Amino acid sequence: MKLIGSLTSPYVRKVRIVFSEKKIEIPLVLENVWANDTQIARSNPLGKVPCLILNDGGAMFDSRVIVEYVDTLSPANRLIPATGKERAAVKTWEALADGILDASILARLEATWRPAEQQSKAWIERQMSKVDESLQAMANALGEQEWCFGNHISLADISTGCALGYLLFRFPDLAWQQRFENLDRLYQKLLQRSSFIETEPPAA
Ligand code: GSF
Repeated sequence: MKLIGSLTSPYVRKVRIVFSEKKIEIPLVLENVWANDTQIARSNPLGKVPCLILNDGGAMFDSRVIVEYVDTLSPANRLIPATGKERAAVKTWEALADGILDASILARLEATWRPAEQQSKAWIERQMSKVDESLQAMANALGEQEWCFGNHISLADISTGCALGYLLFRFPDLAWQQRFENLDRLYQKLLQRSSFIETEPPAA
């Protein structure tokens, strides 16, 4: 297997962290999906990373599908509960964290991809208010718990950590660390893990 991705994509980071936590080595093939000559559509018609290339040549996307698959590859360090409400709860954390990414990336693309005269301030504000609401919801749900769900690290914490890290990387002015002390406590704990250290995005 190999993973097509970039060093700055938070969705790719989530997948790499899951591989690392499962103790499975995965080669990363770098692809710039924004370059004019990107080859990504040969593997993923949606033109997005991450994309996992399987040993039989098949392609798997998106990040939520990949992490679910990777968690089944070894019984060690289960990151998603097997069934029921517990499974749905962890996947809802992931949806919330990915939703923060989706909204903040839409806001960033509006500001960086579109010509200035076509940019909508209202659209950016709409997306960033989703980010704000979701951070508050995460802080409320985490409360004084050590982990987002249950009594050990799960995909909920990994997804949350990737979203928080992305906001620090691309939106440092949001200053979520000052506003949500409990999220910062979780984030600092995640940053001690080699899976997070090894996938830190490069300085912008
Ligand atoms: C999102 C992947 C994505 O938007 C997932 O895998 O979870 N729901 C998907 N990837 C971005 C890179 S990034 O912003 O992290 C991407 O490949 N965008 C290229 C494009 O043309 O939208």
